Amino acid sequence: MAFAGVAAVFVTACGGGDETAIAPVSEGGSAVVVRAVDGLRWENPTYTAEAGDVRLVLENTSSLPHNLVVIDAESTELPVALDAPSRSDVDEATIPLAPGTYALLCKIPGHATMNATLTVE
Ligand SMILES: [Cu+2]
Repeated sequence: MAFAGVAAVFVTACGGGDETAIAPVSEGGSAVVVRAVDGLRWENPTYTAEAGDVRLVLENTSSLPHNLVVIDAESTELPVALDAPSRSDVDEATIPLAPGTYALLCKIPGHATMNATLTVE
């Protein structure tokens, strides 16, 4: 099901993603699918990826709007912002990530519980 969701991105993505700051997708890079689930949380508390170009996918399976930003170990927000305002919305971008620990956050007010750890190795 995860891969069906990823494949659907190319059909359903609708203009919200501004990819100007994002490197082109390179096939073979690792993908991280982050699902927003009911209860104001991500599906998993932790995610992992291989260093390099990481395809980051936000899938909204809840009834509230969500977005996704990536914060590095220096508390710097990386130049990627995914947006999934409605249930079943999917957004994605590919960003180069060095090994390290990152936070995956939803910045919508009141959604501070949507905070997962992404470990890149
Ligand atoms: Cu949220």
